Amino acid sequence: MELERDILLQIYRNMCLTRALEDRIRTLFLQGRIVGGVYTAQGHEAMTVGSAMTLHDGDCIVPQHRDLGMHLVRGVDPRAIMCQWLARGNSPTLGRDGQLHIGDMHYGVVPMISVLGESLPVACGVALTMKMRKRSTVVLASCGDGATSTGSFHEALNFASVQKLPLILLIENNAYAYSTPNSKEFAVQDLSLRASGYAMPGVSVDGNDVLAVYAAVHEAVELARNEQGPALIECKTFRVRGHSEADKADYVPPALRQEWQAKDPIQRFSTALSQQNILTPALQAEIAAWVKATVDDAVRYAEASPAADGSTVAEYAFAPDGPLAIIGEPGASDPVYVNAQDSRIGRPFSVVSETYKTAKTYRAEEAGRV
Ligand SMILES: Cc1ncc(C[n+]2csc(CCOP(=O)(O)OP(=O)(O)O)c2C)c(N)n1
Ligand SMILES: [Mg+2]
Repeated sequence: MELERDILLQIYRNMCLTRALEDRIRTLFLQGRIVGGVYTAQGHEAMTVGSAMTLHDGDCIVPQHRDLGMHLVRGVDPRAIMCQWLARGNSPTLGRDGQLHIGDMHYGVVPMISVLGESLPVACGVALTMKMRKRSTVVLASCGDGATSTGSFHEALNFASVQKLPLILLIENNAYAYSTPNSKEFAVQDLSLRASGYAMPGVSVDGNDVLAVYAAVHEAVELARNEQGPALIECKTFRVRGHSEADKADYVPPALRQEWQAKDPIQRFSTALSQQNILTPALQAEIAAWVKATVDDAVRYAEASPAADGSTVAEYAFAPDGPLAIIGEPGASDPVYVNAQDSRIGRPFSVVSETYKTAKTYRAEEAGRV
């Protein structure tokens, strides 16, 4: 499929930004400035960016722990991401968590559930709401190869197919679930075969080829948008780093890791774009400078932000007083899915607003900042 130059470069920029933010997060972790686990996704950028780039206004993602690229494409601010990792008091979780356990419905990002597989029934719920409201919008949910062995994965596929939900489920098969290799996880050759048991289309693609990911997800998204129901897409890739930065992953054969490192998705894409003269050396340098400036700005902003206030730790452990959930408020111009207004922070926890910011809008704003 032919993509416009502008889209190709947006994809490239987002892949580079994802990699660079994670590299910086890793450095901060090694310097002892990030506490807790650091889960990165070097090599996943084609899947996370390529898939999310197919979405439109009003669509939602239901990402997992290695999906930073999806958050960035949807328009989540790198500053917020960095505040989260550095546990600042103004982070999306107000310093209570330091990972990608975040969501922001203004950008159509449903907060992830850390228990593997459990986000998928939630993704079905969001897709069902869209269908009932005749929105022509879709949900892109992701999970790892490990999560496909959970009951919730199968229940979600079954429910989505029976209800013909506008749901695209992306399996990020990176060959390992922590230290367990695919061969000890399941007996099928391709995880996309799971789709046939639920009578939905399933396809496996090269997860390191961003254009292959984009094309497969785009096709599924357009079918789902046109009431053709869900699809399952397996992206085959490799986790080139450990499960977390605390994991040396010495259970991975070095030759296998090297083989996959040579298929680096960003390198592959930049070579292809250069060959087509879309990415010139000057443009590449400009993008690298923008990426560095964006990451530097995010770190500076986070470091200048207040630390989490320990005295407030018990807040939000219990529901606040007052109305908790207003579902589909009658007369509202746009349905509010959850509106838990908390007077202490003076804003709702999570509101589905009428207009999600799109990557396009966000990047246009960003451009003004560069
Ligand atoms: C039900 C459940 N079991 C175990 C864990 C701990 N855990 C978090 S991520 C992970 C590995 C998941 O593997 P996979 O789904 O392949 O995703 P990957 O980390 O490879 O991207 C494990 C075991 C969990 N969060 N939930
Ligand atoms: Mg995995």
